[in-house]
Amino acid sequence: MSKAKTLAAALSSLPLILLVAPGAAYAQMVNHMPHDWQMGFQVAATDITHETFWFHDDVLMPIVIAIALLVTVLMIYAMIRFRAKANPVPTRTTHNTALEVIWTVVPTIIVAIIGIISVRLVYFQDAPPADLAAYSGVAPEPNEVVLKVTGNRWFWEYEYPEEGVSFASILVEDADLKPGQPRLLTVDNPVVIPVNTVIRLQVTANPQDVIHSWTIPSFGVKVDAIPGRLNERWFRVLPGMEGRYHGQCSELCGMRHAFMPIEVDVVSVPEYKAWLAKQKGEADASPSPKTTTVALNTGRAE
Ligand SMILES: [Cu+2]
Repeated sequence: MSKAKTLAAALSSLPLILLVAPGAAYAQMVNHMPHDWQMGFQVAATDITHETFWFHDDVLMPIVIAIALLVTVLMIYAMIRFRAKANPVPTRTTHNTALEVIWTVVPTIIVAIIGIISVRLVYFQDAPPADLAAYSGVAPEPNEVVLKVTGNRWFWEYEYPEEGVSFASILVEDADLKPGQPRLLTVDNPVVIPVNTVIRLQVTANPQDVIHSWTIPSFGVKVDAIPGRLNERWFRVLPGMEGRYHGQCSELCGMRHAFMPIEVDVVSVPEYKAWLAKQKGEADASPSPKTTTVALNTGRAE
């Protein structure tokens, strides 16, 4: 084997090694991102995205395409069949009961179908159903995780209220990016959550702040962070969908709106527990983590 071939073989096995490497180095995990020339949505990682993408792809799109085709064909037919030259004496017909019933009833049925599925989805996004296992065939882990997200100008703060862990998550500036880290989507401290676990999301904003919106497209979660309000959502990342996910603040919130990305690392339950233990250790070592946050806050607000 030539040197070049050996090198190529070594390189081609590299991604595999990185995937299998036990999750100590998070920078090496699968990066779930849109790729160049991609059509459609980002990868579906949760029960919610599976349901919503099915609604869009298999219900809404066929209905929209069928209606567009029907209208186009009808228009072309009318333009040819009833043009002045072919039809010199126009009919004086003004009513056709059967036709009018059809064009009232059929759209009503279509809207009702769309409406029922939409409302069902809104409730599904609101709280996890008791029979969650029935949706994907996989029962979630018994222990849920509460994650509180606070929007600040212009960074996110995360808190695990049941664990006493909290930290700020701040954009990595262009000059500090490491190879492979996407620009404007990379933060210093990504949120870490366990896979196949119901995450109870509580989203709010700093009381002296403005409205932000916490969004991860692959999770089907977009929820406003409003000062003085606690908006609740949930999601469960399906087994096999571990990796890093990206999102951005989705409510125009001011000067650095574009510079407060969201990064979520989905890891196995043992890896999550290990990460949590490490965070708790660090919190004990530095007695006032809140001071850091406040200092960062004033620094960013100028
Ligand atoms: Cu914002």
